[in-house]
Amino acid sequence: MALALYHNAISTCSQKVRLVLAHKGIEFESKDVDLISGGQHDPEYVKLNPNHVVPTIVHDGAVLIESTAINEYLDDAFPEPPMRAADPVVRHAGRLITKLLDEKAHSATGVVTFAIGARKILLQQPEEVREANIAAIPDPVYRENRRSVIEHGVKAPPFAGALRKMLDLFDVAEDQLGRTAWLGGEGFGIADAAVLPYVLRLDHLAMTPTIEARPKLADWYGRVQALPAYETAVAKYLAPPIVEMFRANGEEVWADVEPLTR
Ligand SMILES: N[C@@H](CCC(=O)N[C@@H](CS)C(=O)NCC(=O)O)C(=O)O
Repeated sequence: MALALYHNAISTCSQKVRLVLAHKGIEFESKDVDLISGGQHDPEYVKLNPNHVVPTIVHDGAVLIESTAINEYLDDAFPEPPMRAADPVVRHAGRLITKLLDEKAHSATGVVTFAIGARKILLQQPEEVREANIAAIPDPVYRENRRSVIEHGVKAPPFAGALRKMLDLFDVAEDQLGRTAWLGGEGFGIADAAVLPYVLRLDHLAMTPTIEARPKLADWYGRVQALPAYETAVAKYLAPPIVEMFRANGEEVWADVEPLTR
């Protein structure tokens, strides 16, 4: 039962899959993909993941991409403990959350992260390296958004809408947590694993007030961080200098960002 995970320490989609692997106690061979130097565009990696993104898993020879589909696969292939609610209505609610994430909030997070967290470090790269990595992004909208936020930061045209999409996800989660203890139902599940990285990301980017403004989400965030899987799958991979850089960059632009969070 060999399982290899191609991932990146702080990528949200990688955290999401690692949380499920850790919660289920699944061992894996770790293959780090450096997203800053462009490892996602390496032709050998692109043979596995034609979308030039992490994560990818290779399980017993099967190549699996797309973090939500990977997590559903893991829940099917390794059923214990189950990470989707037994109650069909609650399972549907969890599915709506992962759908919202995949269709809207995830790409929005890329915009927000690159506008604030990763921008300065990318501006320090030689222009031809930075431009080659941008040009290699296959999706034209992602490509243009990336270029725009690296150039203009939080003043880039796509920034405000992207932040709003993330906050819409927070609102949906807050609402669901009024009905069930976890987004996945009675216990920590796929929907919880999916949302945690995005809440963590805004926290790291010094947008903690957006979490505090939603009391059920704030309480849930604390409960997820107390789980053993959080330590194994997320905390262990967080490099303090990167977290500090994200937070400092976030604090620097908070005055411009705060009005957009209301
Ligand atoms: N829908 C994909 C999205 C994957 C994705 O966007 N991964 C990001 C990291 S979270 C990535 O590899 N980005 C590289 C880049 O944008 O250059 C999934 O859920 O797996």
